[in-house]
Amino acid sequence: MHFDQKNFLADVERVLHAEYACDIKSAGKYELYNAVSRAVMEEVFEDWNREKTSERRRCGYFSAEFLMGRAIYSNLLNLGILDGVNAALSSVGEDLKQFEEVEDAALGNGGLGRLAACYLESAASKNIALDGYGIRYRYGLFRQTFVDGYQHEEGDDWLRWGDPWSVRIERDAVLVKFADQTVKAVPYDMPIFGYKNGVVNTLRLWQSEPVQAFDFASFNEMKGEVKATENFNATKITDVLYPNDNTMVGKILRLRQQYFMVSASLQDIVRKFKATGKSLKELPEKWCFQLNDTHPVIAIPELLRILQTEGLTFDEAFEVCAACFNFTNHTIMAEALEKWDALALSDLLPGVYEQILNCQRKLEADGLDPNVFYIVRDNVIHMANLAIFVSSHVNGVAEIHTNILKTQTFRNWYERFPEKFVNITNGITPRRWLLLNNPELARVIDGKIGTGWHTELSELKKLTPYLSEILSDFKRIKHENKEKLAAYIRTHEGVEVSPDFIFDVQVKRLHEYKRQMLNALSVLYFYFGIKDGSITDFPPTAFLFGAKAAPGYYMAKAIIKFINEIANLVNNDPDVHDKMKVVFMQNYNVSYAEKIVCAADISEQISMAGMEASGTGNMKFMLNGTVTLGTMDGANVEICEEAGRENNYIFGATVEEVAAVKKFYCPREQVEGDPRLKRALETLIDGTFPDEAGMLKKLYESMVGGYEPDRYLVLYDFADYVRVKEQLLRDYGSEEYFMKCLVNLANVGKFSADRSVTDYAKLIWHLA
Ligand code: 26Q
Repeated sequence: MHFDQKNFLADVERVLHAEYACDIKSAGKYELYNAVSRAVMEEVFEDWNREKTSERRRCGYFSAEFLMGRAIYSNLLNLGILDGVNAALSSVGEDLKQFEEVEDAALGNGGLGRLAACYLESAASKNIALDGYGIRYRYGLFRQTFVDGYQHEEGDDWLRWGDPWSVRIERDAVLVKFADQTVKAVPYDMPIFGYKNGVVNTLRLWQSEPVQAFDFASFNEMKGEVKATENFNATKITDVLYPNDNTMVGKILRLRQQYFMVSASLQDIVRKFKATGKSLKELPEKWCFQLNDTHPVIAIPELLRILQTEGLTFDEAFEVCAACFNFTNHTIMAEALEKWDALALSDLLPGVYEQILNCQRKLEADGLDPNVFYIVRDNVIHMANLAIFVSSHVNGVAEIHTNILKTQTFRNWYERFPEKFVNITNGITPRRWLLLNNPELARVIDGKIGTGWHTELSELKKLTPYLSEILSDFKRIKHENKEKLAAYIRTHEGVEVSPDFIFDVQVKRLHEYKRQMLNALSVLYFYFGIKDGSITDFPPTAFLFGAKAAPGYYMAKAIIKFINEIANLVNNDPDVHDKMKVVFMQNYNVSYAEKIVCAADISEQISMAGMEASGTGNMKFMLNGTVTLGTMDGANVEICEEAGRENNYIFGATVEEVAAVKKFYCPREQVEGDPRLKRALETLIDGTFPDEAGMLKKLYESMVGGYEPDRYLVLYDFADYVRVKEQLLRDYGSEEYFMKCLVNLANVGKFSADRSVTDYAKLIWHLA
């Protein structure tokens, strides 16, 4: 994008005059943020419009979540005007940094939502015609604070700073009909800028609104039949993001959200396709759709329904759907595989339910054994099965995960339809996760191998001969990043952390399978070891946690309380103050992650093998030159393949061992056999910590009592974890340690989302 400082400032002034009746001198942060953003938006119309009106084949990425993070810096970077805008603002005494107060767009929970955001950015950067379709939640993922160590949730008012990066497209509004209400769906389009290539794709987010009197004229199909009372709850549908991650809640409002978003998207796409004059049977030549887990799978019966109202037979419509839809699975957790009560769904969406039954009938007519293959059974609708039956491709998100899908989760389906199943290992965008968050390191790399790696990450391999040459720069930059993070933690958490400590980091959603407990118990083990003198020469380490627990997930909240109590104990004990610090950072989000991943010395990826489909945080740390302390799970396996197992710190039971151990596993024996573990675990019940609510006691019971104690083998893997962790802490700071970091950096190429979306485009979307 062409950039002229003077013109730009004039543009900003003009927006300020028109929108806020002020000038740069008198503008506040809010006004300046909006004016700067809008001044940029004025410039991109042509590029955006070219893509919007182009006739080329496109893929619609249907997702209930897009965890976009902060837009302004990433947009300016991709447009190639980050330094220019920075200089322009400096010339009038303003600072781009002030916009760090702008709220993240947290319209997602965790990995699945952030993956969608990375893929949109990478697709634009690779000139792949991918558009996102989702929901414009009024409130995104809750804001987290800790009070007395307990998690508190507050509404996330992400629009407080305005939404200058979106455009409301009233002319594309459609009606979405439920059995009990009809609502208006209005799209807000966000431009997705490719990296310095002039490509602008679109993220279209739908907002629900009541049908207003003046809408009656424009929606001719209504014929005045919409009653005012039906509109009462219209805005409720897109009010708030459900804060569950890897767990299903069977709330009808969530079904309403899902249907709302896919019905609006498909109506919009079908309407525009019809305007070209082609037969809807040809829809698959122009469009395909990627279903981001089961959440948007109701798109399948909805498109079947729409196509039949347009005159296609069921068989014709099915053929179109089979050619259009593809399905990604992100989790093998049984409790996350969506199922809906057939009665509830047929009450809300009778026309859609009819199509689901038609699919079940077709499945039987095709000769599939209904005891093995079913979409509806015992009045339950299995959304994943519906997706697999209709889609032409089903993919897992890492090699090990796809193999588990094939041999366990969807084994029968794989044996009957092997050609449908493919693996596409996840990736992350190197623009946000290195260029933007770690510019100093990026500059050092540029100096050695040029800038090709910005869009072809495997070029980082070219660094291999220079690793020792950049080692001292790497160390210096890592230390500076740690200083910055320590300053941020001082301000936001009120804890003093020395940048000379080792930064051992675990940031991700709070879930039992991710085993924050394992980390917590090891911290207590080190603490007691230092106290009783059994551990000497412990290298000073800061144990940093960041995680949100779903508000209804009791055990996850108990783990947060436990870690906060550990932090309280450790940080207030003068005996260990020069050895250990524990911090649970509040409100971990995309912007916090940007500061963390460039400052970490250890990346904790310690899920029980077989549970973490892929993980993408692991890739972000690797990209910033951090060794992984992890299990053979998800993409950790491929990280070891790429960078060498000897350059990471791997421990714990493998998938095969997990299966074998679970047959005879007795957690109590583990505890009794290891006094160090016992000492750490019993702090949950021996009065070390206050526990008025009995939360820690329940946590203790989940480990050694009840129906399936220690479901995720925390106690089983403890000894091996501590052994490898101690080795890592000993290695830290040596030449070999830093070389391991750099070998990881040089071999991270595979984990670029550019590679992932290119694979999707070739293998599934037939776009590139
Ligand atoms: C389902 C029904 C009702 C309410 C909520 C949900 C729900 C919401 C979110 C179910 C699952 C999720 C999120 C899953 C998720 O984030 N999975 C992660 O996906 C990443 C990207 O592929 C992987 O890297 C992670 O390993 C995986 O855990």
